Amino acid sequence: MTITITAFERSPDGGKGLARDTRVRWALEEVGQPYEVRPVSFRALKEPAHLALHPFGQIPTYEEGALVLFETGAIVLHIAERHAGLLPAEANARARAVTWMFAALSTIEPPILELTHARLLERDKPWATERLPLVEERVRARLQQLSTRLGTAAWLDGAFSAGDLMMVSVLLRVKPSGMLNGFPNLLRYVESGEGRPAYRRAFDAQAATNAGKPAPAGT
Ligand code: GTB
Repeated sequence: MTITITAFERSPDGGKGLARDTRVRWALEEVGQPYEVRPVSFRALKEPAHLALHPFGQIPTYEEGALVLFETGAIVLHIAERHAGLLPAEANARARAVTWMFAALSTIEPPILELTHARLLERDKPWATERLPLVEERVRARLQQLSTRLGTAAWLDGAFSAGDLMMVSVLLRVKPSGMLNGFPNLLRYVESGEGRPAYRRAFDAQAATNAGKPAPAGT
């Protein structure tokens, strides 16, 4: 059955892979599932046709036959549950991998998003210079905890899993700020994720969408 996802027609990052369709593409590439992409303009995101797929008018969405999903956590979990390669077979290890997905989305990503908002959207506010260090400190504290847990391990819990895919995706958003440089093991972890062939294919495909080109040959 054909899988179709939506992505920004023109991503504000110019195709640097920071929009959330990249993590869905990455999951599909890891499990070897081909997919199609429907680019959506910012205007079309808020129109009825797209709102019928995504109640919040965002990308990405995921369509597979009659199934329509939104929220990258749900989409990546669906892909990982249906296809081998992203979740361990053993039940407890599988539950721990899912735990890391939730940790990425509900513990690590929120302060990183706050930081992005503070730097990009709130910098002209009169209170911005006072607030920014507080927000930065919240991110640093989470990075420190994650760094301590990761230690010298390659991945968060044994073999690479959907938990790592989600955590690396979330950390990539903070990488351009330089904050990861204070945590060499996290930097190494993120770079290992970026070095995976499936990530490279996903990155190249999202860049192609952004450039208005067909996806490069791959999965
Ligand atoms: N919780 C949802 C999920 O995980 O699926 C969040 C989805 C979401 O935030 N989608 C964003 C969107 O559609 C795109 S990814 N925004 C349009 C809108 O809300 O109107 C967020 C994003 C956007 C741009 C960059 N960038 O340019 O660097 C990075 C990330």
